[in-house]
Amino acid sequence: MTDTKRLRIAIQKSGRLSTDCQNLFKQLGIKLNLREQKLIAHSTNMPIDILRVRHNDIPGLVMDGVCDLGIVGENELVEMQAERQRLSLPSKVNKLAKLDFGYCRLALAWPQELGLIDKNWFQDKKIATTYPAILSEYLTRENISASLVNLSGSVEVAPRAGLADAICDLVSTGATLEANGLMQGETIMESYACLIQSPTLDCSNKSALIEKLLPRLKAVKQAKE
Ligand code: PRT
Repeated sequence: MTDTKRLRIAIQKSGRLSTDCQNLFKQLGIKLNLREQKLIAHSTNMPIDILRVRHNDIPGLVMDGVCDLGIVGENELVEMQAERQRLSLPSKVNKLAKLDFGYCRLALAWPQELGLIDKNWFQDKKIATTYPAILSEYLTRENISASLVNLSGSVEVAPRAGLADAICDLVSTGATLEANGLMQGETIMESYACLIQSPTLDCSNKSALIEKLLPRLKAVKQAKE
């Protein structure tokens, strides 16, 4: 049985943000038993439950009020907001804090053999991406008419596989682009992990707990600066 009085926080189960999330909870003094492969981890010293899910499920869980808080990459949040607006689903969240991990940039890239190119090259080209809404918004703003190829992974192999002329993907070190013979172009969006809150949260005990945690979060961030 889940206790609705406990604060529910959604985090990525396993992936790039999971270890940083777990470290953050430690720094905030939230004791957790995360050993088992369970969906829910209960805090042993605070009325907090951690839901461990796929990264792209986190925005929806918070927007629908299934979870009170979530930690998610801004790239995923913005993309999911656009997708849910299109489907007339709840898409609002309160952004409580930008965190100091999960940094990456969403950038255009193309085969190195083309050398330097300008934006006009993208006219009528095919661009593979996992972030069609963010990319479409950019292309409209830049008056570029290109077609999108939606891929949920391995975007970097699309030009070599003949699926697209170019890509728009997340980059951190640039090693993946380099290994796939791609040249990095304009950054469309920079992203960090962020802490989001459901706009439907209406429990005073939960709000009081969040109010207690936020100054701790600020102190943790300041200590690292
Ligand atoms: O596994 P799950 O279903 O939970 O989700 P996921 O597959 O989206 O997870 P994951 O762990 O890959 O990414 C989660 C979030 O981490 C992303 O949405 C970003 O907010 C953030 N993040 C930070 C990154 C990167 N850095 C990153 N480099 N996400 C993905 N990458 C990938 C990128 O797609 C490319 O394949 O890493 C490769 C590039 O890395 P470099 O270092 O070679 O440039």
